[in-house]
Amino acid sequence: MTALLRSPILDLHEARPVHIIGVPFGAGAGLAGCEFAPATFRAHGLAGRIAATGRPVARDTDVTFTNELALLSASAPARNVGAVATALRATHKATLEALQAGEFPLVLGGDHSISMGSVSAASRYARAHGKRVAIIWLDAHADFNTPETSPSGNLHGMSLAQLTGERSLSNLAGAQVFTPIRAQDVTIIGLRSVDDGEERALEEAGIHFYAPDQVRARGMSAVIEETLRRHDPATTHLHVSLDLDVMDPAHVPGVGTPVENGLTPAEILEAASMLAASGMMASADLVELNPTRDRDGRTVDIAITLAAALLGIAASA
Ligand SMILES: [Mn+2]
Repeated sequence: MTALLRSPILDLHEARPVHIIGVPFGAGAGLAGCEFAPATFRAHGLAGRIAATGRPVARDTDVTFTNELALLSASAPARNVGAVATALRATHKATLEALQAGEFPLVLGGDHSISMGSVSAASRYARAHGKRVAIIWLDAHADFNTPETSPSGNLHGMSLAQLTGERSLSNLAGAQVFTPIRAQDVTIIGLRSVDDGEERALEEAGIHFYAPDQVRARGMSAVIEETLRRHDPATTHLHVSLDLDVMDPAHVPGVGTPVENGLTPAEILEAASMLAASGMMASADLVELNPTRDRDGRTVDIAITLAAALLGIAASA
């Protein structure tokens, strides 16, 4: 048995209060709808579900930003770049303030472009405290396009590239937002949709990734253990970014960019629970819920169970 499996379960009453940060923003995606996700999580009782377990919920608020329509642009290479920059700045600020207040930021997208704000805030906070951010990106997609390689121009497909060095958005977003993150500190799990330009860039950058077939062959627990072993618990601020499309659309229809052959909710639940038990996770995102695509609320229900698991709350709680 490894040290990871012997890690004590979080004492929920003693754990840092959760700050739920809703980001009602969908202009980084190709399809409208993610902007309704925070309200949907709220309507389905996310905060109450967490608080009922004894883990304190400090706040449940949405970030506010002016969705400046004048900055929306329909065409490639970077659609709606001004609006995305505005949203990610607001997300960055809210996430940083939560961390500085001793809270655990649980950032609810919104589409995956908003993670440029949350992850960069985690990185900035970690650096100020002598730590370094490691990212686990649970996603069907690499989100490693640039405006030059992206077939769609959708910025939710460029966020990881921006965070690890591409940074063509930095002038718009404010340079301090993009605190550098080392590509070798990033692991993508569930990856199965990679654009032509992304594949080479991923390998050149040295990002670790696991396709669903690799996860199934080895077991999720082995993949998570291997990933965590790459990081020193004493100096790592682990940020988990969970894109719901990491799962198969048969289970999770309420996403904007579904990809077949995904992982199961049980596999992602196992990953989330192990990551919570690692003691290294200090912030997380849950993104790409598109309520307009959901059927009978099944996606939001699974998403709420996963959010709880990321906070160390067992599925039966
Ligand atoms: Mn994504």
